[in-house]
Amino acid sequence: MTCKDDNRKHAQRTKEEINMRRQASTLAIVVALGLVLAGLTVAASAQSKPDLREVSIDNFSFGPTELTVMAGDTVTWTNRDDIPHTVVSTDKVFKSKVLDTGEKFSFTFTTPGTYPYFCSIHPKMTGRVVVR
Ligand SMILES: [Cu+2]
Repeated sequence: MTCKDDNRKHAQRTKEEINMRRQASTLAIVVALGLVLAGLTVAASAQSKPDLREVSIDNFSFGPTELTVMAGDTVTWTNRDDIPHTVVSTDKVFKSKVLDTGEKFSFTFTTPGTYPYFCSIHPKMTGRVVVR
């Protein structure tokens, strides 16, 4: 074995090492991207819980009757009944127009407290939002 051969072998090995390192760093990038994507997916699914802030109006009642949300949350009422209803705050904090079937009303609660409300057309229909 000559010195020349040794050098060539050495050069080859170094090339392989570089290639392996490149593959390893590519793999690291792929793994990192995967983690970022997984993190984004988790964050997105944590944010998308609109069902918790929705009140359904059906069969002359608000459901759920009491809804607890965090300050800053927006509550959306949807009239799923086949007759019109309204959503009116007892303390005049919010007031919807008359909601026909399928219509929605939204209100953003910024201050913690208890917010009772009723339907002005059918005052026996009541509910409340608790803001924490
Ligand atoms: Cu009503």
